[in-house]
Amino acid sequence: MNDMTPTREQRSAALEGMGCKRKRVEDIRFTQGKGNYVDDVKLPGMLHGDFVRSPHPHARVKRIDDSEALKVPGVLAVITAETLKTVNLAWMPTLAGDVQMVLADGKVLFQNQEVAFVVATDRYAADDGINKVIVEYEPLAPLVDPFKSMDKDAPVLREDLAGKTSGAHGPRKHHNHIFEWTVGDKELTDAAFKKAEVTIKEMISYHRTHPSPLETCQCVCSFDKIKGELTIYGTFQAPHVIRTVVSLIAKLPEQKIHVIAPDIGGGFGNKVGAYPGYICAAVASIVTGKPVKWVEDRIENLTATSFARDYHMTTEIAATKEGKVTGLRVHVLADHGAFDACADPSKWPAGFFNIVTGSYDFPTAHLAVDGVYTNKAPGGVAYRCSFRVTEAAYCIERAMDILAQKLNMDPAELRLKNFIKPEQFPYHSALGWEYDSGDYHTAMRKMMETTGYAALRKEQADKRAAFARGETREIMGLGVSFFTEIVGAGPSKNCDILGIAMFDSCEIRLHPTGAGIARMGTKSQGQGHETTWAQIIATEIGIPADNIMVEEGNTDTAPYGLGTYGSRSTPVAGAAIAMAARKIKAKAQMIAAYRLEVHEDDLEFDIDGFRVKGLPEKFMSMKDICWAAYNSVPPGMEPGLEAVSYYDPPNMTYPFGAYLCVMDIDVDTGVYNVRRFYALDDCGTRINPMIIEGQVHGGLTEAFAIAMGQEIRYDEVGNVVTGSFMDFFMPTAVETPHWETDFTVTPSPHHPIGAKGVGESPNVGGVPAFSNAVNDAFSFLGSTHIQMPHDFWRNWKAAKQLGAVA
Ligand code: PCD
Repeated sequence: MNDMTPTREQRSAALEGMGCKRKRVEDIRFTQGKGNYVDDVKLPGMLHGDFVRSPHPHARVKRIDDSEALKVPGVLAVITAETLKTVNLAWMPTLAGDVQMVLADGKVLFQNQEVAFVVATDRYAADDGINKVIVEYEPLAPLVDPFKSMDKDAPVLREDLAGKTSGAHGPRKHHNHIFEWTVGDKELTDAAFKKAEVTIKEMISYHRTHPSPLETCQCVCSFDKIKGELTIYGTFQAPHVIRTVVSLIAKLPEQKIHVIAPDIGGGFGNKVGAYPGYICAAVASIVTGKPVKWVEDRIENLTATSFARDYHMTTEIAATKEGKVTGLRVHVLADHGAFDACADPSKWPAGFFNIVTGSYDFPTAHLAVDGVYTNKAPGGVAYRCSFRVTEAAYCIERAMDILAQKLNMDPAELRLKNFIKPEQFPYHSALGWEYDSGDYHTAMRKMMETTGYAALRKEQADKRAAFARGETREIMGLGVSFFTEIVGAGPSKNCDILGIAMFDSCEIRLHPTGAGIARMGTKSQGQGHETTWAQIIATEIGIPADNIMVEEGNTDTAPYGLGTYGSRSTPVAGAAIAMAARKIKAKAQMIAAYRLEVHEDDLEFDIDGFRVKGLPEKFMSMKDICWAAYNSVPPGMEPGLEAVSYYDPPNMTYPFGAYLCVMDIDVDTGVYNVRRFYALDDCGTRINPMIIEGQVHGGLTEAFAIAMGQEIRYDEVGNVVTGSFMDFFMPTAVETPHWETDFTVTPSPHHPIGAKGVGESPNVGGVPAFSNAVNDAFSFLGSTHIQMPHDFWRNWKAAKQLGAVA
């Protein structure tokens, strides 16, 4: 040892392992415009497909005439449901156990539904062709309001389901009913309400919105007739599942399908499901023998692929006078649009909405969800939330505020009083979950101290008094939100997609020079997996993160995994990565023992290699072990250093957080100003604090968008009126508030590195924080609940209705 010998700190820092704010390696290409997205894929002879879409929300399709379209120079084919029927693909199964038209078959059920697919030599010719396809419609009465969907005289939307009294999730009560899902103890809950000293009841709506990633959904399908192989480049959050689904529905052998998800420009749940565009491009490629590209435009993305939310939640809480909650009762009317194409694990028709008891110790609860059809686009995706968790968090967090208002208690105090206590973990919730770990009181108190919560309440009281005296026209709201997420779907005992258990995977292969490649079943869409996954491996096996190349998204090379959504990558694939690394480490230890001529048990792992216990100078670095793995392994051992792990998590992980939004609203204009936003997140062990911060910033920005304006709205005859970024609120840096982030660390007890997911948390916690701030601002004028989104106009309207504006 001499002055040049690196210290333990230096050796550890050189790895850039877990806990390091390692710079995102993918940004080298992204910031230089060198990403490779689906639209960058250009294959020789590639054709372009585009859709004829329905202007009507509900109509019979009487006739499709493509003769003029086929005369347009460059147009090669027009595919309709009739064409698809010849290959049995006019309809496709949905993830939720329903079926969905690929192209209009006799009827259209929502505006902009796909009617015909025009294939041409370029996009312009395809568009010209679309304008020449003549479709004769017979308009039918549209059904827009979900509350009217089960009226006696409601129009029959799904004629294909005529006479079917039950669906994938049990009995149907009406021709527009999809399922009823109930959880919890009804009798006990009803009894709690009978005995209750205080109750609240409110219909809380979470409006329809859309994930709207900057890159829309797209694919290039290329069928090789000679080899009988189909290659699909696509914006897929779950490439392996797409391969299996294509194999099953197109009856192609799975090994002859190559699915490649290149760089993805944001997913947010929009890119989990399968869309008509994928099927049509594949069929078009098989028919023409040429590669076919399909790229959605913005209007198509917003109006036809995968909406989110649209939950109408009648919420009741029973409590004592002192504010101890004794029961929760929720009924959800879920508007699923024309087909039930929700992207949830198969057994969960309302996703994980039964996390609706939130962070509170409810002795009993009961939940019923009714799913209904309307003339709207299908979808129901988890837009930055783990399958309906954001709806659940919004529901309970709004309801707790309403209860606090009724009890005349501070909303933060009411929460502290009802939190699940640290010693109650693992905690069994009344609606069936087992929360792995949590320390809610510490997080909440840290939030209150850091923000100066008590002083802010005092300021609010002063402002209200000044408002009453006519000295100001500004009102102030404090939006408290405390959420518990449930991420990491999931344990095979209760989570599957079309029968495939929701495990995830990692394969690590180390090369002789102490470098390697790692592949996972997940797929980054911007989250930074290439950076963070290497960090886990670096800490686990002592090879610098820079020496590990991470590759995802190619089904030919990556081990089978269920993909990236529901913040499942860290809880599931993250665990698989650690487990695969540990297998490598175990073999490395045997090699080191052989080379150092000691027994394996005499070795201890020390940052970047193995050391003989008690003989610190006898050390073999992981780099040297890699070399040895390829030339001098112990007799009888196979050479090489690689491992695969398929990880089936024993439980979900339950990240949580305490948020506060401080907002001022001018009653005369409805204009709000988010003065301060504080977000404390606890995601257990933190892999990359910088990436976590970025995730929180992004998620909060989306929460801000949703709560304050973003909405897919239909008029009363079924037209989408927010179908472009002119009307659909997409905040830029100009509108976006400043974010203050903070954290506590409560590791997951069952995850190999103690990590929980974080990507979705800020959306789940953020939406109620904004909405509670608006509602808190108006509450002293006598309102209990104002529906989202809280744009300027609605704020002004609320002020007017409450008598604050003449
Ligand atoms: N992390 C760390 N640590 C911890 C956790 C986590 O570091 N503890 C990090 C990781 O590694 C990554 C991230 O962070 O990188 C995230 O993670 P997570 O939470 O696990 O998640 P993931 O699975 O990976 O992802 C997913 C998510 C989601 S779900 C969403 S929506 C969104 C988020 O993610 N998306 C996106 N974020 C994001 N970002 C971006 N950039 N982009 C995008 O797209 Mo869904 O369900 O799908 O709706």
